[in-house]
Amino acid sequence: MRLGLVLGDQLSFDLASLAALDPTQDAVLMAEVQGEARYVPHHPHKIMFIFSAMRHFAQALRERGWQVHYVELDAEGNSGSIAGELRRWCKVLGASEIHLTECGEWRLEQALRDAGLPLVWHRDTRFLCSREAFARWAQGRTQLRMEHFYRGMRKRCGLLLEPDGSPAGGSWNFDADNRKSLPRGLRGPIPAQFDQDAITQTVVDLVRQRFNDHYGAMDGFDYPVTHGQAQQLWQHFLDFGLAAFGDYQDAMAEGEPYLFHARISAALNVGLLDVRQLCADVDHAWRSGQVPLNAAEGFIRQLIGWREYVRGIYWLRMPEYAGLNHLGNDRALPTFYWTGATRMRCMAQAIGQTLRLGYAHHIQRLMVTGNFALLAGIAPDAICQWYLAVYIDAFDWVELPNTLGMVMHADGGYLGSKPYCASGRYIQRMSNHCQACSYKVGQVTEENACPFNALYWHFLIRHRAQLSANPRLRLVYGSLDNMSPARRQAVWERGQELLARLDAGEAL
Ligand code: FAD
Ligand code: DLZ
Ligand code: SF4
Repeated sequence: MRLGLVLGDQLSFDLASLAALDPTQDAVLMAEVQGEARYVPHHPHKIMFIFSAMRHFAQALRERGWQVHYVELDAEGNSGSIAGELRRWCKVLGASEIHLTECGEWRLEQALRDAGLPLVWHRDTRFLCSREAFARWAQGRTQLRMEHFYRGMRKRCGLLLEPDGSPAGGSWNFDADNRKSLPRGLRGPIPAQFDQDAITQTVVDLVRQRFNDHYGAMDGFDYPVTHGQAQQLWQHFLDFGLAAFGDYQDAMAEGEPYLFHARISAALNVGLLDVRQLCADVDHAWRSGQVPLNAAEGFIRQLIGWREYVRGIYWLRMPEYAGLNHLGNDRALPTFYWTGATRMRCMAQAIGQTLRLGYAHHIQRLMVTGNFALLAGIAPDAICQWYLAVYIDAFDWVELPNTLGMVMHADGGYLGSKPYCASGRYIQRMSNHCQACSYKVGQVTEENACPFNALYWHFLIRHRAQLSANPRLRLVYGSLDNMSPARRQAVWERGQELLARLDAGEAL
């Protein structure tokens, strides 16, 4: 007989390795193992989500006639690693071949390739662009740009196109229409909620007992764990979120963790949702007049553009990509990333909701916690570990390029053309946090001046050699050069003081 492996982020009925097997003769192995649960201190909700979704998926496979060997975390004989469990079960069952689908993470794929097991690999067809197709696209290009990749994907997938193949609305990208700040009083829809059944309750208790040393809330787990529930979450977004997604994609607001975002990333990344169906539904919502084009295009761009693009870069450049540090950063991650205890209101809100929910939306990750890490010169591997640990949707293939490349510019501009550095003014424009903050966003050098401001100029000054030739930064370097020498010196000194306080372990 043959054994099929299903990992915690491979919970799809049409998984390539399952399609290659015969349920009447072959068996499936799924295993909860310490190695996967502890390689970073995952948020408790992430472990609850993965384990509960795995247990539900095993049940669903059995109902479809599969013989599933499911190893619970505390099961006797659990070796603690995926390779160990494959070895053990191969022996027990006398399996001649192990069928498996490409892993999401290089770390695990390498460990399995090195394990000396009789592996038969299958391509992960849940993605629209295979590793090989991306490598072919990238070959010979001196610069990779998401926009070029995205246009090709739109054409290939036939999404949001006019009958003659031109882009709907005459433009490929409506990014400029995705940056409205939230009008006072406008709130996001009431979030969808999910009850905990007996399986989830058992898993929640297990995580409480076994992972109480991890950061993040133990209570309040509220996420879909089956395909049916994930579909409910998606329908909720189609009904109540998508129409406003385009306009307020970049907005942030006090006490509004989700706003008009879909909250589907974790369900999608583990296979509870299917990207082809999501895109078809959004295309249909636009064609039938339910949502405006800037919403449909903005959303589809994230799915077939950014999501596939970062995965392509990850597999093209790993493992050396993980070690890049173009700006030479080495500062330790401030402790307040793990506690949320900082006077910076925007940071406290983003980190607070992250610890509570395992969720922050893209602009919070990019322009608040990410921007601060970039300006403060945090070591890339430290901030990458943080993002990988604290978000319920975090897997190395998507987290690493976003953090190391997009946020930290540690790949020297391979993934994106410029660092997304910004002063407090950006956060003020896109949120209402500054009104509730004890720092003054309009000040730069004073005692209570917003830390983002001086750190922004300090960042530009200290990295002038690496960044000033970038055409997209010409204007900001022009502003820096127009400052009087005395002003520049004062800004530099305030930046030095803030960094020294971080080095001394102060929270800011
Ligand atoms: P929405 O805003 O509703 O977007 C819809 C979907 O588009 C998302 O569910 C996601 O699948 C996709 N998407 C949007 N932006 C990106 C992007 N930049 N890269 C890849 N997919 C994208 N996303 C993850 O899934 N896992 C991660 O570990 C992760 N780490 C990130 C780290 C940093 C520093 C940054 C800046 C972004 C990261 N993202 C990650 C991308 C993005 O922030 C999340 O996908 C998004 O916030 C998830 O919330 P949502 O489902 O409500 O997304
Ligand atoms: C994230 C995660 C966790 C917490 N636990 C498990 C597990 O016990 N068993 C499993 O098969 N997968 C788990 N996962 C998901 C894996 O880490 C994920 O499949 C790989 O990192 C992707 O290559
Ligand atoms: Fe954040 Fe600065 Fe605004 Fe405070 S003033 S919320 S620190 S941007």
